Amino acid sequence: MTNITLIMGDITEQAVDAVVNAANSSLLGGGGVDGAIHRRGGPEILAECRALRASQYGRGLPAGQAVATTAGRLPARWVVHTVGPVWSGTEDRSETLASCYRESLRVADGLGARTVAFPAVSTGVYRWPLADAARIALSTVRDTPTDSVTEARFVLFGQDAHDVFAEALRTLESGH
Ligand code: AR6
Repeated sequence: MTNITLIMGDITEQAVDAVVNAANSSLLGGGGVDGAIHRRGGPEILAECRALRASQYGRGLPAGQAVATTAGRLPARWVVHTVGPVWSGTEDRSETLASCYRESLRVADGLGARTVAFPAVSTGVYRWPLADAARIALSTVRDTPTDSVTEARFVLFGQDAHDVFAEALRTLESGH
């Protein structure tokens, strides 16, 4: 079973087995979490991403899927890249967002990771409303069985995001 923890901070500073990246389908970098991970992790991560694009992900990594690379110079062993859905007001893409968490846990489990740090996928550049994203993220992680993963640490960027996740976790745990 996975213990869910919430902290406020920078995901690139987490000493965990696996850090989840809120990537885009190109796997070749961007802003937000993705930019920070490549900046601090160094060029080894991008080199492995390029190799993935040259092999099994020639068309890029589809939204909702996950794939691992080295963590380079980050204080972690692996980066698990996942691609969140862009928020849509007309189409319900919740299942794709839930899939990001399920697939990231599956990949982390396959590596034997025990601790995994997650950002709030899709809540930045991809504009997903934070409270709804928190509900989906927390309920999906809670309901996904794992083998090796014992801690899923949500790393929230700022007090507001932390408060929203804390409230969503309370609601989830109270069963409402
Ligand atoms: N540590 C933890 N959380 C962070 C950090 C950090 N260092 N930096 C930002 N956040 P985003 P997305 C928060 O935009 O919405 C990139 O260009 C941020 O406040 O990183 O899935 C990719 O290449 C927000 O709450 O990811 C894609 O093109 C959350 O992390 C696109 O953005 C996610 O914001 C993906 O957009």
